[in-house]
Amino acid sequence: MRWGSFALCVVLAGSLCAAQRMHDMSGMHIAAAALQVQNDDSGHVLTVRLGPVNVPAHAEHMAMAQPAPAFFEITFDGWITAYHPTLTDAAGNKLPGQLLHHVAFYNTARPDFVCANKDEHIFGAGGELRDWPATPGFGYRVERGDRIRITSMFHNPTDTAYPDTYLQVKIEYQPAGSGQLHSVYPAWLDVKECGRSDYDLQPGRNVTSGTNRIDFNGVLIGVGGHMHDYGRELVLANETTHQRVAKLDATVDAQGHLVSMPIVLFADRGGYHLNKGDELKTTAVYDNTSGHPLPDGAMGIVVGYFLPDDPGQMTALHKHQ
Ligand SMILES: [Cu+2]
Repeated sequence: MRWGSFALCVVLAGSLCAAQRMHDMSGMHIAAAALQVQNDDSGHVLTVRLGPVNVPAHAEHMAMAQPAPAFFEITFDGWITAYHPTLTDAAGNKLPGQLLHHVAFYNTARPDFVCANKDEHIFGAGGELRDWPATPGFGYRVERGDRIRITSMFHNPTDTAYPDTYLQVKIEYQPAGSGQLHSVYPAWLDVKECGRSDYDLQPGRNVTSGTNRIDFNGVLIGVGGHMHDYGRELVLANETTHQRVAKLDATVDAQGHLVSMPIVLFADRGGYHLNKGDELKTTAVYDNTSGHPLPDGAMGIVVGYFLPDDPGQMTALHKHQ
């Protein structure tokens, strides 16, 4: 194993590694957190570890200092095949996933193929710490030097303070030259279309829809979903062909907290075919039983892997920085 380990301190207001706190434009507290990257060359696992993050007891996400965006560089040509997120303390002991509000990875070298105004969003998880297992034969193509941005937010609904919380994501990959994979691209089909994903929930039932156009011919290999607490279901429909693509029923506990979202695979039919120009409508249904409005409390996103008919069109989107 080669330890290509380095600690990248987030440059914040001109100061490196200062345990400082400040407000950014949106009023969010920002804290400096370090990112460590370790590449297991022979096992083909890149591990990124962000922290420590001080997570006080009973902390709403707006009330605690959040890690600033952090960056790392891809050190190989190949395909990312799987992501395994965990939360740990400094000693490596597992911590409850509910401390994580969300984490997102973006490839700054590529625009999102659905929303060109955004960087390609290649991985995300919330408090359920959903694993992104490998789909045999498929991967997300990366090039050496691609710069990945990590945004994350923590919170703490529990009675226990966790002063040294680390977010660790193990990224499995297959180097180029050791067999060819089909290159798939993440499709984020958001009820807020290409805008900010968060939206407000009113008490009771909330139904929100948005439409995204697909500009490439290809197939969806499968879809999962992202919702927050009080989520009930996500429905993806092809408005152009008047077909329902998938319905994803959320599993919630007795208090309405989100436990999991299902994954629907279209492998048995060779993928769900989409034509260039198809309009895909995503509808999110929430039942907010908290009794009060929840500002920015919701997201409704169907997340799929898209396999283009013509891989060259998608490769051409890569920005050679
Ligand atoms: Cu979210």
